[in-house]
Amino acid sequence: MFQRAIVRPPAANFADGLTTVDLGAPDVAKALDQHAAYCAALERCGLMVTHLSPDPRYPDSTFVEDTAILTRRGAVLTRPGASERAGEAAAIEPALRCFFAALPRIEAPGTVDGGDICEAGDHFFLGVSKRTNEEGARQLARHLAAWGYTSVEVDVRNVPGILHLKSGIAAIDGKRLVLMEALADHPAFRGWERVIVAPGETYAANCVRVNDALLVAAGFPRFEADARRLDLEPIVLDMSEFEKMDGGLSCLSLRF
Ligand code: CIR
Repeated sequence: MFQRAIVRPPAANFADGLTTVDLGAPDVAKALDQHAAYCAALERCGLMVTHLSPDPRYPDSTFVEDTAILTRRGAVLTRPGASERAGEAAAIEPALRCFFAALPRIEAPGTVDGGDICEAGDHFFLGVSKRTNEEGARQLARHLAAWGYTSVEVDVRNVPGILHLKSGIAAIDGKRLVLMEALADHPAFRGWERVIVAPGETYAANCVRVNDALLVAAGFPRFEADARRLDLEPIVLDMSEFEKMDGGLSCLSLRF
């Protein structure tokens, strides 16, 4: 069960952030409305939400998930893989220190973006991507192992259309995964119960289990129908402005 979340609304210069998709510039006013609806959804799931101030030094800083890995047994400050976002870990550190006394960090030359790290029960999938390198994944694996978690690397550098591992997978719990088609047969996921996202609905794979609910992105009817069969309350959220900046539902909060 999660009890808290940390969020940061997009700043006025949100459109200056990084993106690989060609969906046009985000409308910041609309993004703020979508962010407010997202926060309301987290509260509806019972979470106490800490709202940080927008930080225009980092146009991508609304994607707080990338700055830390939070588990029930400990937390790690990441070292984001994009140089433009490197300062975001230090920017979020004071907020994390309110909740986590010990906060080890990923050290150079390691890089980790939280979007590559998928917790599934006591097991973690560690995406190796353009943002998270093998050294970063290895450092994180050592922290996780010290806390009794197992982990496996999943190399997504050659999987087209995804920035991070969690752009293409989500864990429902310690047994069930949501997977984009391109990752469905990856050996790391053998033995897991799998919900495969339909072709054309890959963006929907970035859903988020929050207690008894599943946050799902609006506009993906086939996945929404599958989500309704998972014994969880689906909460459908419009994510159009964040999708334009390569962001999904998981990226917008740190949950613990
Ligand atoms: C970036 O390129 O870093 C941001 N525009 C999007 C980050 C999305 N974060 C995530 O998936 N965890």
